[in-house]
Amino acid sequence: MSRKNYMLLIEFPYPSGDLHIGHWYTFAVSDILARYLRMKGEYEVMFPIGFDAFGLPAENAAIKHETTPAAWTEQSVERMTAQLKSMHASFDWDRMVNTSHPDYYRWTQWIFLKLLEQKLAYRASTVVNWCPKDKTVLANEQVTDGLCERCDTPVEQRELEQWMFKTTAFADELTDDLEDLDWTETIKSAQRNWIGRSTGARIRWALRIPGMKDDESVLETFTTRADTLFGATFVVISPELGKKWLSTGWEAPSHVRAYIEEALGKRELDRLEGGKEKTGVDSGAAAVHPLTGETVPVWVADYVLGSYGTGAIMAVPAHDQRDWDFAKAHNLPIVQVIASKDKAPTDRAFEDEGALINSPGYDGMPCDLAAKAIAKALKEKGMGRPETQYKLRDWVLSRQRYWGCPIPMVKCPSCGYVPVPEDNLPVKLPALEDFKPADDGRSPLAKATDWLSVKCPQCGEKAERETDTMDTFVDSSWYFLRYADPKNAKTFADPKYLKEWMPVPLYIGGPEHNTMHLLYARFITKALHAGGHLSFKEPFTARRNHSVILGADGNKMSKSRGNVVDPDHEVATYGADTVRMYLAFMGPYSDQTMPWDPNGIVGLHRFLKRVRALYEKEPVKETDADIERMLHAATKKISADIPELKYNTAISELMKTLNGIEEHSSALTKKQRERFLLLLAPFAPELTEELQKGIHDETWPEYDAKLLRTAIVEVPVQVNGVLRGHITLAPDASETDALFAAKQDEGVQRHLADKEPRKVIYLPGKLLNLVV
Ligand code: ANZ
Ligand code: ZN
Repeated sequence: MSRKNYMLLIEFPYPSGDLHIGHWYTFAVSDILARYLRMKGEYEVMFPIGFDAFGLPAENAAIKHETTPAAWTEQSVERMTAQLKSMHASFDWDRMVNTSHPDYYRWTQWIFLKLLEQKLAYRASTVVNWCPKDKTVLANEQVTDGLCERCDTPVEQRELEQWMFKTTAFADELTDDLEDLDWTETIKSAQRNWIGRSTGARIRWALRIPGMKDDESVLETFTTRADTLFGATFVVISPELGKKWLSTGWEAPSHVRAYIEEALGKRELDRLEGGKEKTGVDSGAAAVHPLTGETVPVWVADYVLGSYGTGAIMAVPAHDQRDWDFAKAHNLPIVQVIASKDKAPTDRAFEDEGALINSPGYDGMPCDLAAKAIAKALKEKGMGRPETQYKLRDWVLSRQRYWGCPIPMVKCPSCGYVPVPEDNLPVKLPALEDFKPADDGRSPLAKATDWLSVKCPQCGEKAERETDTMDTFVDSSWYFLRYADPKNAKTFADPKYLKEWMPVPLYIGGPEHNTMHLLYARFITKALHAGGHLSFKEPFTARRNHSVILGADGNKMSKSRGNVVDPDHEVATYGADTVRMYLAFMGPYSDQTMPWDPNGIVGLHRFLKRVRALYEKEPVKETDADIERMLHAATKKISADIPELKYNTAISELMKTLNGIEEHSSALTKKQRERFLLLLAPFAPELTEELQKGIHDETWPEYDAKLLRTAIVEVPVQVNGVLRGHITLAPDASETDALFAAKQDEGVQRHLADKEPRKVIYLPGKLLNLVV
């Protein structure tokens, strides 16, 4: 029977030029699982590695070191490869992918063309974050406090034509399909919040604008609480919507215009920040309540966003805190329409659910039913309908940068944008001496004049290539597929190999990728599936985030704090086995932050020295039953811990076992030595290979459950005749063993207070009494 395949996927590194301790943590510690699974023999294991090699930092580094991004990247890859090899991690080097190589990005371009065919790639004008210094578009996540993440320059808002991927086409699937994945709840909810699906209603309001005819215009609001409609005492439009009204002939008072202009100059984050004063102005217009026919004032305020819902809201101050704050600040009426159990709320909005009041025709109805009933009534009047809104926006993938994957499009004066025919892929990135962006903000590739001019694939006339490159998140959204068949020149990966290796059973990476990278990879998978190129819809069956190693001072490692641990130095001092084993021993592998402890690594180094000493002794002939039991117990524990990524407790077990062996004068038979070494092999590959050639091709040991069953007898331990603890051991265990076990017990330890007992009374299987 053929073995099932298992790709142990670890986020591939960006070739920054030097491995840091985080790389070690991700790769070397994950190698424990890879080696264990191989020894177990149930799977054909793949442990691939590659480089996410395009990106802005390479350009900056190249400028700094007076070289090209390509040369700098190759050099970094070479250096990091050597460092990675020093880890003794069992990578499948022959599957290495590098996203900046034409044989890889040819397929990135092919994927772009497929998405274009599927109408999932398109061009549109959007407002983007623009860094005037780096001269590039930034994702929202690359903007921190309004500054460019890389150079701290204030970011501007610009309207630009960009290539986009239609991630919103899968908004529902991306939300619903999370259900069946074995991902931690934190990651799932990060994905859900990012997509931000909310179900509610769109409600229409007739407008009364001074100087305009009454039936001229309507306004629409999006709400998740249609049940509160009778509590809507005013309507608020966003400055963006106000601007739109102005451009279509609204003659607003000058102070209203001034407010709109001022608000549009602010950053979204400042506008949303809680706690700060809520600014706004009365627009002078009024809206007609769709059910009561009464009019309410229409305000313009910047706490309403232009980019969400309809860009306008019905304000229900009694039941929405933002509206409450606004109503209080501007003296607007507050009408309670949901009954609270206590008296009417006086100091803040009542945001809980309840039964309706002050809502003619709906009083007494519970919220959820009322929301449905009101939405239905609105629909019948033609004044509303149920609607679902998403926070997710389409993916802007154009970058005005050099070091990225060229977008395979041609712009023809007569045909418009025409895709490069598949046979002409890859569109190679031209070598450029001067790859800095042009001053007009046009991409550096516009300077590659020979490369730029091309015949239109459609009409054959003179045309130009697209000069934007792709967001590097596109490169990394499909690399795991390539691992299945990394050298294929005919397709991105042969379906036969995809079937063998996909979807990925376990993907390990950092918490910083809870949203974007994971969402993009899921999107590309769903898009390729929809196009008939993949047979599955989700790329990663299980996902775990590795823990994060902090500096010895408990802070995030950073050069400026001077708390960075250099793995090369540690490896040179203690050896690779010690470094990886210490990292694994520091704590649970998932979802923790753990400070580096320089003394801890010394302890591990000593442990490995003791293992070596054990092997310098001659093996014995006679099997010691206690040792045998300990070794089987350890086998059981370690076999259970590794698949759960509990490397720390597995290592404790190894330490405990070694202590036990030493208590028995290290008298191991040849077989017992081998078992101990096999258990240690995934953790300390170098030492174990040295002590036993070919150990990593050996089979993981089984344990004998029968041996363990007899091992569990609980014996009470007394100190000076008073019960102080319990020990578990074999019913026929020796006095030495019982004493050893008793000394590990906390209660006993406390009462022995480091003293040796004067007298030991031991009834095997029944009682241990220590007299001090
Ligand atoms: C009336 C109402 C009453 C609301 C109430 C809430 C509570 P989520 O869940 O995030 O989708 N809203 C709608 N569009 C907005 C925009 N462009 N800018 C700012 N706020 C906006 O939130 C939906 C709720 O956020 C909507 O429901 C609306 O306020 C507000 F007791 O309408 B609600
Ligand atoms: Zn043409």
